[in-house]
Amino acid sequence: MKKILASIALLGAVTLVAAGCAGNAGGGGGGGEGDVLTVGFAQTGSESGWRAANTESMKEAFSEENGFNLIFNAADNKQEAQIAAVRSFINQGVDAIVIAPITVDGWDDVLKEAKDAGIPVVLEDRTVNVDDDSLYASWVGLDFEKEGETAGAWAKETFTEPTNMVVLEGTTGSAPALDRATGFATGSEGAPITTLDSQTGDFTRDGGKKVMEGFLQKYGDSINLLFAHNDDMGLGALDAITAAGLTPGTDIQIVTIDAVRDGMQALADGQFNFIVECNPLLGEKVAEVVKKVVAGETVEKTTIVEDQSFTPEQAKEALPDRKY
Ligand code: GZL
Repeated sequence: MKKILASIALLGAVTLVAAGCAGNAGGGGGGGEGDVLTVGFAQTGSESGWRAANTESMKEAFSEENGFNLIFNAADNKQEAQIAAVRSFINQGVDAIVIAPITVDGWDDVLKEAKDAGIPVVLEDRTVNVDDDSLYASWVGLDFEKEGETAGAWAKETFTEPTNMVVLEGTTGSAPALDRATGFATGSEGAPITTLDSQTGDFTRDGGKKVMEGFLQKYGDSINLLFAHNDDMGLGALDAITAAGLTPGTDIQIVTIDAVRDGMQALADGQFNFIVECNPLLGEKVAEVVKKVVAGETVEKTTIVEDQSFTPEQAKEALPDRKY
């Protein structure tokens, strides 16, 4: 992108103003073929195995050899830090901004600032609730509600007798936490499942362990089922369950979402009972969309990447070839 600006500058300032590139290092100028695109990526943080795989996929796709100069920021799961990172990308005049928005609300102002600066925004992984969806060019993500529904349908099929469930929710206000809860309720509708408690473990192993310890102190062995919004909180809960002298996968059946390697291993070992995948390998698709958007081509507003689900047997078969 910088190369294009240099050549336009040779044609005189009037071109710069006409191209709307005046005053920034590349926002909105539209990258020509073969130009290096400077992209700011505001990642949520490093809260889970899923996040690590997603970050790796994004860094691989937004590499120098693929024509990118990536400015990466991980916001430690704090939205205010993530918004500050986006503002910094705007001030640097990047060619495009990618965001994995920690929570759905609170994005209107900073996305408007990006739009006013002529810098396109692409969402990856999670999405946002905004009044005007022209504030982002495209979202490459997953169908979180369907993931929850698949988990709920498994629970309905598995539990035909009265069942007590506890839930480890994802990050409060995040699209996956909101939509997985909605989907699970739909998928399990009519099942004899009572939710004893539901609290956030913030998608982390430590959060899952701590909240499960509290559930076990309160409800003890009356818990039959744990629904964890991601593998990592389920993995953290395993420690609490075994410390309480109970057997995970038997005394307490566990259904989770993600299908990262450690979760799949717990499933293959019988500590988990069912996992719904949430594919983190979005980088290639996001990079393709960013290039098209900067070049001024039309793109799909939403791209949903397919997921699958696994039983213990299927996990044993899939593990050797798992990419994450
Ligand atoms: C889902 C992603 C969630 C994962 C968690 O797409 O946003 O965040 O399910 C991760 O593991 O922390």
